[in-house]
Amino acid sequence: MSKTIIVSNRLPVSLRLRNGRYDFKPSAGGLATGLGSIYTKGENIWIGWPGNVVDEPGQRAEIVQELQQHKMVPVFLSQKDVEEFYEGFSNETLWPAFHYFTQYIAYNPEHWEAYYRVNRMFCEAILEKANLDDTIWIHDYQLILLPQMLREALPDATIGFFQHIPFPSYEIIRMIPWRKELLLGVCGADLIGFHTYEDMRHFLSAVSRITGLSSESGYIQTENRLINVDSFPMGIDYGKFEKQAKSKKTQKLVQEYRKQLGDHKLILTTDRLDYSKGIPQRIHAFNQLLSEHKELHGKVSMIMIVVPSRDNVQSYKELKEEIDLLVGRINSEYSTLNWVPVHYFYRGFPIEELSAFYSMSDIALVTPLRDGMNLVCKEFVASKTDQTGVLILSEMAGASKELLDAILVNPNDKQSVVDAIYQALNMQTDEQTERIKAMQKSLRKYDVFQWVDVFMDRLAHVKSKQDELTSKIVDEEVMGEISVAFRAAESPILFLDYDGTLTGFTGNPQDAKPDQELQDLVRSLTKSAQVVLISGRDKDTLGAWFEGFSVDLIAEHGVWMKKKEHPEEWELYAEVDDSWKEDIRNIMEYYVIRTPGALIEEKHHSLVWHYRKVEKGLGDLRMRELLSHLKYMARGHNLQVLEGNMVLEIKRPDINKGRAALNLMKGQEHDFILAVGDDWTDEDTFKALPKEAYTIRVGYSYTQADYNIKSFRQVRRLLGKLVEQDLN
Ligand code: GDG
Repeated sequence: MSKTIIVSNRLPVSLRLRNGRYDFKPSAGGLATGLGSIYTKGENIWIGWPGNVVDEPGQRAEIVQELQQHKMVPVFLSQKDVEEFYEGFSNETLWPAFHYFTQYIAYNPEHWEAYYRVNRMFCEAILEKANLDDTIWIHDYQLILLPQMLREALPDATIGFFQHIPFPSYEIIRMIPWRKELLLGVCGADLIGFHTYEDMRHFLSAVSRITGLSSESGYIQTENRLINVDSFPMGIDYGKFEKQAKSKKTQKLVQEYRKQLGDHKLILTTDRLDYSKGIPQRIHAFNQLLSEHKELHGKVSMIMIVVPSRDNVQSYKELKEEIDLLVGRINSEYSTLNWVPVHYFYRGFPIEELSAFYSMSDIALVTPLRDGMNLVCKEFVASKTDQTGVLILSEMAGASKELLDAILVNPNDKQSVVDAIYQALNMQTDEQTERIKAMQKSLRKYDVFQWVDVFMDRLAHVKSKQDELTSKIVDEEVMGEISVAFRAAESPILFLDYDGTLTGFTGNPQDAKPDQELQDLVRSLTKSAQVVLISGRDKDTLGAWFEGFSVDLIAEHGVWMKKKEHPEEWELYAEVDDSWKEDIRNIMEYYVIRTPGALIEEKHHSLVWHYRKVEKGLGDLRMRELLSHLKYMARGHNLQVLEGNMVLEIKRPDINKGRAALNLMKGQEHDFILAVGDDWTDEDTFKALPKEAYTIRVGYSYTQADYNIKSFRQVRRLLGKLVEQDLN
């Protein structure tokens, strides 16, 4: 039976050494609770680092045993691993880069090596437990290389990856020297999830620019797999926070705290110590509020919880000192005997107390400069069981895409934060309730359990989609079957597209002329079959490249045909009406002038706008603009606009490869038909041919063809097999 393995850098547990023995405390964090619905079931397990450096073998064995009872498997990290992989590459390279703090990025090759090494250690730990058909869900930026490492060892495993922190723009990713390895590493997964659409968009763009893998509608196409990239905004355990807020214990704490603090308004902030959280900026904004609004003195306080984190790293140490200084300054300036502006706690609180802070605060001020999602703001909303309170939320947190009823602010715009606090302090109860209710409704529905279910469902869906396509891949067996049928046939015919099918793509279309291997292959094929080269290419190029070959040629998607019996004679499929060309050419010219690298190719019956050499992204943008422009014009002229591989072609609709193929076969009898093509102009051929024909589409995409084949190299291998030649 297949099982599910959850993998994250940290196990959801903390270990404490007491009197020479470890004691275990399961984590009550949101992720641990959400994933609890998975790893606690059946044979499923969670693999990760328990959080302590344990070198002594006896202690390790003890930990392994203890964790086994909690369905967890530890990966032990040495002190060096922790320093170089965790604190180093993860937290000093990826963390600042992914949160747009480029000034803090460290480029340290030793840290990169450690990152690779530890990802490999995780891979080995997983392989000890995993079966070939298991589902593996990997979490977060510390383990980006792991999906591909696993893929190589378990080609059929179902692998999901979720990144909890933001994914930045290509402009940032390109700064990291190991960017390509990182992106190819994560592409070992079948499903890659982010919190927001923006993150996924950035990821897809980086993948396309850095690795060259193309994508469409959230699906990346590799040679042998489709990878889905999607957005899965993570929720909280809503019920738990609601219940906690209503509990007697929390209510009692609320009463106690309120008594001690007096009845003035409370603004709550709670974060881990991190420069991405915008803590100093927030204190500055509060300071400005107090200086602009003297009437608020003695009437409003900020409760600021900062949970210690990474404070042995220099930049975090400095941040802590800055916060200490700013809090000291504001309190010394404004405090009175019965009012303190900022109640500052540099420690974490147990959940009952945190819940009491959420419940009793009038405002939550959540203003990170960047945050993947941010769960604190969601927990605050869930804890407002009396449905009053105001959430002020940074636009830079993933949660802002969902919580539109918060007051959204740009945390870099100090005045907007000041104004938001002022607005929140003066918001009528009715409006507060309306906003909180709306947010609660959504958070209740999209909770962490639903998040887990949706991710797992999607992963299964991607896998079944892949299986559908895999079942059509031309493998050794199918190659064998086709070869046998070919050899048994008396009059076989082959329809072969050229670019992308018999040869790869080149920057300049004229550079793709047949190499020696291809020439030899086509010559051999012509000895035992009727070979038809059926291409979108112009007749002169095709004619010149295959001069002296005993082949039939169909050029320009079927406009021209030349039979091998009459090598001098190109036949025209239909009368040429060129009158439309001038108008269309003028439009295309306009897009060439605006787009360095673009060019126009003129064929007898069509005009083609090429953008293979245009800057990535700009080419797509211009192509879309041109497409909508041309579509409008095309209607008037009764023309057809076709999107090809880095080209846009406009032509008469009655001309296509399918019709041309049938036309060529008129009056002929064939007991074996094979058609191979790589783009959707070849789909016309696949559709038109009789159903006994073998039809094959190059690449891993949806097709009317019977089969998919990985690449033009594989096409050559297949054709080689037909004539008993071994091509690799
Ligand atoms: C990542 C991403 C993304 C805070 N103070 C106390 C306390 N907390 C708990 C909160 C909350 C958690 O810590 C913080 O959650 P965040 O979402 O803000 O951030 P991370 O978990 O560090 O990090 C983030 C998240 O992953 C999930 O994908 O949202 O963007 O950076 O749950 O309750 N808990 C207790 N006492 C405290 O004083 N007990």
